[in-house]
Amino acid sequence: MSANDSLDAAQADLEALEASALSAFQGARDPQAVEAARIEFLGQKQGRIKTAQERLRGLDPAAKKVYGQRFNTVKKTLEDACDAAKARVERPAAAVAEGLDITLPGLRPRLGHRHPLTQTAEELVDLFGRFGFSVARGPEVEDIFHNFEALNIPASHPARDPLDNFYLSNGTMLRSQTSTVQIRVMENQPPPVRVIAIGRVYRPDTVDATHSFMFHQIEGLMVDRGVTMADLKTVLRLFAQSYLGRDVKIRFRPSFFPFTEPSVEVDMLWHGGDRWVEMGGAGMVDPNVFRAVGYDPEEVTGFAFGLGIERLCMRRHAIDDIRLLYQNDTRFLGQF
Ligand code: FA5
Repeated sequence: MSANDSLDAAQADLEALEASALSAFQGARDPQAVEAARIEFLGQKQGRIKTAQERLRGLDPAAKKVYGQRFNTVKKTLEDACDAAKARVERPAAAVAEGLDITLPGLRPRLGHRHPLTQTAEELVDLFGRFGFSVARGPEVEDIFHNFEALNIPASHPARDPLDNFYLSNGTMLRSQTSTVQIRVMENQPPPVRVIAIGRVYRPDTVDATHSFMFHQIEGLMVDRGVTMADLKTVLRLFAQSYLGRDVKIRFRPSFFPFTEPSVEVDMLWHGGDRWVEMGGAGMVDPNVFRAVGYDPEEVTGFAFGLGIERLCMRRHAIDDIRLLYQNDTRFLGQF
């Protein structure tokens, strides 16, 4: 540099340097391009900013001051531009390669929840738990003894008709009622008993708005000294009012089940309803059932009931077609 370098020329070169450096940093698309620009403009040894700095020496003191201030500003601007370019190309390298735009707003995760039938089952377990009932389980593939024989349903009984049951090979079937679990519980423990059982049952019923070939039942069984029909009615009434509302009424209608004597159908009527609706069956455990499991019918008495969980769930949520519960349509399920 000559000692008489002009301030104007030096400044013009500095402006040009700034402009081309900024466009290099801003235009860089990957880390390699940023590094190349860094070396070209800010490199320690031969960077163009270094050359611009050396021009200070050829200026007279007054010009040095003016040029020096401008030089410092430009240097700082370029360093910042270099840092910004580095951050820009390094951050989304992987995403950009896949064509993702990481600046788009995120997708809100869609949270699911339990199926209304599962919610109902859990609430029933909770409610009966407060009445002192624990939960028992039994298999869905059941043997003829537990589904029929021990429940006082002899081979000649119409309930055993092949057209009314899903028989499998080798003496088993898909259970047609949760009453099977009564037997399994009593086989395994002496009285007193206070259990509920919840689960799927299967019947080749014609499917319509209130019937399915697979549905769920809740079974209740209480055995002790001195258990009466009044206890049965009290438990069912308290349950119905807890689950469906204080103003729900229940009615016992005389009926017949081979494993209870006397037997009743349990109907419910709720506020605003125009007719009694059957929710299940119930009764006092038949002495023959006690004998089948080795309990002494002279010693203990008991009640049992079996209610349709779909019917309870549908009543609770004012669902008018049972088939909606099985179609897995999230527009429907999302409402509960
Ligand atoms: C029984 O299944 C007896 N085991 C109930 C029982 C238990 C009586 C203990 C005495 C002692 P039933 O077949 O009526 O009874 O069925 C009971 C309830 O299951 C019905 O009231 C109804 O709510 C429901 N239910 C029956 N069939 C279907 C079906 N195809 N689809 C949906 N729910 C059904």
